Amino acid sequence: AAWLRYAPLPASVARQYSAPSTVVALNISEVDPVYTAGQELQKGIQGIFGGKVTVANTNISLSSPAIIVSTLGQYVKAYGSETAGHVPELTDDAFWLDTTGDTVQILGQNGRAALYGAFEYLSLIAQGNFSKVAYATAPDAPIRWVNQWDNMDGHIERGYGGDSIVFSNGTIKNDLQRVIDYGRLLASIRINGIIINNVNANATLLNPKGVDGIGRVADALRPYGIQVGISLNFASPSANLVYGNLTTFDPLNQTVIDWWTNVTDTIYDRVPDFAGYLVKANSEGQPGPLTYNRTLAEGANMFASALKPHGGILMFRAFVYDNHINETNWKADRANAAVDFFRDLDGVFDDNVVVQVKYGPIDFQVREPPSPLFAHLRQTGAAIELQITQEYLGQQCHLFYLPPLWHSILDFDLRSDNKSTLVSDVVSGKRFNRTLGGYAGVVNVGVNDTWLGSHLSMSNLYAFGRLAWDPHGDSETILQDWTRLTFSSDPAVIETITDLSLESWPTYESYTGNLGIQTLTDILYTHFGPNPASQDNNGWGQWTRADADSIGMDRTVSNGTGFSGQYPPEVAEVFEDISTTPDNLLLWFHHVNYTTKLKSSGKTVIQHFYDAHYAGAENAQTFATRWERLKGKIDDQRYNETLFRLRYQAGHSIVWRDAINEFYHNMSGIADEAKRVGSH
Ligand code: GCW
Repeated sequence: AAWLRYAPLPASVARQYSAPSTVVALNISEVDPVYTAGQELQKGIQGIFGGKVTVANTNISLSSPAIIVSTLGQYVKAYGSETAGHVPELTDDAFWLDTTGDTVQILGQNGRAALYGAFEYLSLIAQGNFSKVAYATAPDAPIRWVNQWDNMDGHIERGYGGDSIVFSNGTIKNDLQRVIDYGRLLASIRINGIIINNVNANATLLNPKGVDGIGRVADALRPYGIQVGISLNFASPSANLVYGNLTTFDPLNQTVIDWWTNVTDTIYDRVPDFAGYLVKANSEGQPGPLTYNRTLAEGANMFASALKPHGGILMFRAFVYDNHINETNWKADRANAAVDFFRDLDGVFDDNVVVQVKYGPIDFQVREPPSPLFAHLRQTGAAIELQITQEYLGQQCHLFYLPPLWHSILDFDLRSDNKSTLVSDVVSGKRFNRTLGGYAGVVNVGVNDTWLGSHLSMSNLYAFGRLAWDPHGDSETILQDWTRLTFSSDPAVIETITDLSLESWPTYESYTGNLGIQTLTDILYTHFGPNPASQDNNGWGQWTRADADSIGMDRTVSNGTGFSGQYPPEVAEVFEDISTTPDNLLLWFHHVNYTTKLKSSGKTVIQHFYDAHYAGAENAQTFATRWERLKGKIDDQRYNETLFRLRYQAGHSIVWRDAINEFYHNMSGIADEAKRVGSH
């Protein structure tokens, strides 16, 4: 149930509110999310206050206290337009919530918006917040999707909460109850789309059995207002599928175009509200249009035209790079790839194409500057790809509350044309007047009871939905709402979870890779645990260029890879110059001696490494003991399971500390002033 527990409020709090015992849900069918909203309100109020709640699905007279949930259109039909005179204009997916009168009014611009409003009301009362409110709220961006990297055999790539809830044995499961439960969670955070399979996609999902399975998933999620989409393998036409086997997948070949049109029409026959496709092409060995010397845009547009008549969207990933680059070339830089590949394509994508961009230029690292591609998609819809699953960030075995990291990207001002250009305003479409854009969160929930593998990591999923709706949302406020809903309003619980969560990013960064050197985790296999040596001497391009004297990537225009020049001039200037580059990105942009002094502290780079790793690990040691304060304040199971994880983290942070410090001590031969490193 995660944050949707509807746990009873303490009697002293519950007493302060008399919740209506009648719900009127003006749904048009049982798959209408308004129907779901009625059921949810009933369950929620009964759970929170006890007592019995009835749901009526037709308009009754509104003389007695009730909760009415409806689309604005159905409401006006039932009660007349004069009863809605006070409701402001509602844009797509927006809702109106009014608790000031005897009747609580929840009116959505559409069905899913009414459901969002019902969840909002339930969230308020479940937290014991009975203030009288009347407001409309609208999403910042139209695309608020989650991605699952589920393989058809049931395994999830970079999933840490067990196997897939959607797939097993090469096909879609018969029992989709967990999918329904997931849909409920997602609807409550206003997610409106899901890509159900891995971007490293298996073409057999397009077989008739697969298409019917997609249809069943879509049927399961429709009552939650969530549209289903899939990832595609670009070479599907030449795979061994029943739709005829072509010998080519050239996007300009007419038989290929017809093939995709046919597949797309077949899917829409079964799923009329199908969301669209997500495509990873020419990336990490995946096939793509470059095989045929076609541009990435020609590849994307082929799908976009097949989707267009049905209203579908093509999400095209910007994660295109060569993973066989040569480190002996000082100017080679994987970070340059996205802009190099996409800059000249701006303006040639069809209008239902959205380019999906990872937040940073490399790959979900503990600290990255924002992808400069956000400044170059001026005539193309853009979505930011965030990761809820903690691939490089401790894989749910280390506490990492992500919203502050996300804010460091979303709030970044790229200064295009010397004007305010927040990343959040690019993806919302506001900055460059795009109609499509938004958020894609790689979640990777699995069959584990905790969904993600650990209880506390669910704050990240909750916050992802909140920030996709309102990217200005405050990390701490969101966390505390989540904590009250998930655990309790006990001040010790709120305080402890807040403190640990807000310390989690700086702590993890300190004992893994700091000063912008990237996470320093193993990048060749597991992406877990320390392995600074794995960064260099391979084609992946997540290099540190560490040698006996110096470290860091010179990404300047003057002497390095030129990456800093991919930003608009005002930003490029800051990163080009070592004296204005913030310390936390120093080694991202510059190659320096270990003895170079930091601006903030005056310490040398190497001494900062040593000290930060000790300080980070030391703080991680405190997490478990601080958590122990909550014994008896939350249920034993969640208390113990979380304690287990925090104790693991305490130990693993020491492994991290020593592995990194010894590695750079060996490499540099520079002694630790505090004589800790090298003394083992
Ligand atoms: O970082 C890499 C991951 C891959 C992933 C890829 C991507 C799904 O290690 O597992 O593949 O990113 O985002 O496409």
